Amino acid sequence: MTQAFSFSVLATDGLARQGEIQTPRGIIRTPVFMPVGTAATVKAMFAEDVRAAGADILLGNVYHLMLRPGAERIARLGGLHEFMRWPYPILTDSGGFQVMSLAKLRKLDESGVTFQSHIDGSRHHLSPERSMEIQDLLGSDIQMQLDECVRLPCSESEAERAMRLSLRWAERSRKAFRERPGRAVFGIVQGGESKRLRIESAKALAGMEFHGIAVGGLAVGEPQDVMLDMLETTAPHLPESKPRYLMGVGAPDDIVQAVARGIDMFDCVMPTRAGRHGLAYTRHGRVTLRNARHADDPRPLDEQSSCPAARDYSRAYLHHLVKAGEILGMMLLTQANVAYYQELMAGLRAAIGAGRLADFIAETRAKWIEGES
Ligand code: PRF
Repeated sequence: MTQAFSFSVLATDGLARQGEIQTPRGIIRTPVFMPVGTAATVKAMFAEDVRAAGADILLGNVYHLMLRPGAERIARLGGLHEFMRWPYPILTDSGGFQVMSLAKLRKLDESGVTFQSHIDGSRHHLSPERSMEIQDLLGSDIQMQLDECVRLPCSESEAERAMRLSLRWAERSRKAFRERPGRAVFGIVQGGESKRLRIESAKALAGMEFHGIAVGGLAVGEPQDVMLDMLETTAPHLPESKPRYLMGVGAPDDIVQAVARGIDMFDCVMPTRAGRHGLAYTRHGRVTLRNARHADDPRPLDEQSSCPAARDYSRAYLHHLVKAGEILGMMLLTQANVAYYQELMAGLRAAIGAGRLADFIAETRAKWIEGES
């Protein structure tokens, strides 16, 4: 029999949870960080190296894949897992957020969103039903409802309009979701900076039959304390028995703070994008490899890392590769950053299990607040 989609909380420390999501493609250890594989690739990394770095699940994007190479083509080629040679779980984002940040001439109405491709200007329509169909064609293990995310700051009436539209789209998405063994669909909380709207959104989604619930519309221009305040307001209204996913977050400090407030899942382009721009994330903090002070430094990024890129190459060599614009520089730094994020999550899971999350957070934050190492 196929493994059903299920979530178990194995330990708690305050509001933080350590657990496991079971899927037919493997176990996802939570709290989890999902590297972003937008265009059917975690940029500059082999899928097997993403796995070796400790990732249990990747994120893919409806918006990019529907435009290029097309969902029907990926389905004919055996689905996204087969296409990109990643046999483990994949979560796909529904497309609305990327349309709003990338596409040209966007028009949103009750039916969905019409837009022009940022690649070739072709016109497309994405409805809640079509987004779910595309995610099914891709073979996604965790599918997301279509939602509307507003940038902050925005007026309460604008946040309310987008939140109510997102709830109507949540119902349509849930209905359009094609039930298959072990596959899941998540709803997305919206509501801007309004506690009233966030609570209403969370309660309404908790009453629909989603397998997990995401918090969207955060990390979109607001200060960190506003984001954390919104999480504190929202989390108590989310079902304890379902995974909670904070979309598009974030920096290491945002992640540890959100875990302490009961969030189980994260994704962000930060480690991969930073790696392509000469920035390393390490246990000692952030390292700007372009900086001349690394030119003669024989030390690796982290002598204790289990990642070869972080452990076996000198800062001097990485500095040279970045300065020379060599592709290998991007590859090594991406690998080191993805591995650091996975080590951070493993550290969080162990700390929750041992009831020492507060100490772990204090130690981690000190590195990030000290600045450059
Ligand atoms: N909605 C969706 N994807 C997202 C977001 C959202 O609000 C965010 C906001 N941080 C990132 N990715 N569908």
